[in-house]
This record gives sequence, C-alpha cells and structure tokens, in this order.
Amino acid sequence: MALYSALERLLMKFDRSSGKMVLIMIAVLAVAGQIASAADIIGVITLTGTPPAEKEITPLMENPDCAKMHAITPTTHFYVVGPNHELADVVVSLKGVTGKSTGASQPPVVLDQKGCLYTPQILAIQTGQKLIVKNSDPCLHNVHATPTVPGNPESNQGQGPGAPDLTFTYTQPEMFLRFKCDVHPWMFAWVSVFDSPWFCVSGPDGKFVIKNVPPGKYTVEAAHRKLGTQTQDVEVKDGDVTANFTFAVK
Ligand SMILES: [Cu+2]
Repeated sequence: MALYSALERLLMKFDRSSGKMVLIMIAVLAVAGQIASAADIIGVITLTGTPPAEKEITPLMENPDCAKMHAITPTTHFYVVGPNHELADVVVSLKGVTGKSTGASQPPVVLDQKGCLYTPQILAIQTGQKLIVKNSDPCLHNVHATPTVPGNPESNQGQGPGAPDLTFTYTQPEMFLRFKCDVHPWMFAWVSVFDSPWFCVSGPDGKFVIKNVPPGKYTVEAAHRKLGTQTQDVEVKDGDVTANFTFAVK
C-alpha cells in the first residue's frame, strides 16, 4: 500500500492539468493492486499419537572430546512435539513451484556444529542461497554432504577447531539433503533445497508462515523426515490463507 500511496501522491501533482486522466489512472492502479497483492499461507502442524521415545546418543558420551560438553547424555530429536501436540521441524513448501529462486540475493543460512551435534538439524534454503557451516566446537568435525539429486555435488571437508566457515550452495531442489560427520557417526542434519522463496520449517509452536505468495492455486506440501508427506490445495486470492496439517504416528 505504501507504493500505491506514493504513486497516488505523484499522480495528484498532475491533478490540475488532467483531473479526469488521474482518476482513471488511480482506478487502474487500484485494480492492479488488488490483482497483484501477495498474501501469507499460515498454519499449525499437529501430531496425533505418541511418538517413539527418543534414543540416547551413547556413542557421543564415549568420545571424550564430545562428552565433556554435555552434563547429561543428549538424545535424538526425531519428533519435536510441544505440550499441545504441536509438531516442529516440518518442512512446508509449495509443491512443484520452480524457477522462482531469489536465493542468490538472500542472506546465508547457518548450520552450526556445537557439542558434537548439528544445530539446527532440520533446515531449508533456496537454490543459489549460501549455506554456511560453522564449527563452534574445540574438536575436529568432518562435513560430508551427500545429495542424491543429479547436479547437487557431494562434498567432504574436514573442519578443525577455529577453522573458517564452510560454504555450500546447490542448484537443484532436493528434499532432506543429508549432511553427516564422518568423525562422529551420530551427527546428521537435513537440508531441504527449494527453487523458490516460498517455504518454511515449523517452529516449536508447530506454526509455519510462507510469506508473500502471489495469487494463484497451489498445493502446499508438509514433509516430516520420519512421518512422510501431506498435501493440501489452496488458493491465494484476497488475504491470508490457512492450511493446517495433522500428522499421525503409525
Ligand atoms: Cu563431528
């Protein structure tokens, strides 16, 4: 609307000389503005049923370098569920939307190695967007990316304590591209790559927001690494659209 107001003010300057023309132009802009206004797709992800208990990562505590960074044995985080069954770490995107990446102009996404664990473990980037991998630990890690989609290169690089950040980019969309550490075989992160800016990972409150989606019909896809994929058809027309998902533990 700020843009529209600015245009309106600009047009008013010409008001005296051609009042009628200005009115017509404002009407055209108003219609164009309505047609072109993007909206958010929002929702909450819920889990029904009781997920299996997370496993203690005992090999981590058998490694002296890693053990000294933990007072208690860390566990896996396969199912991150809130007090009201809110499900985090669900990757939500617009299915089949490609060729719309703005990744090259977006800030990098950061994947850290801390306490001999990846954080976060589920993340998402655009094609062409930088993924920066940090080592915050006082020990060596080995960052081994193992894509499965042709065109996304495998890479395997050691990263000692205090070593410079590593940078990764991918050209092809890929769901749950695996990062692993060859030094610590329990370390995994899963990076989903999209060829558009319209995706989101649900937070600890189970909520997601896909911002600024242009008007149109879409299939919203919600993907959880252990629970599979669900879809829902929506239409972005005049205002925000809600798409809630419920996953069930089988
Ligand atoms: Cu490691």
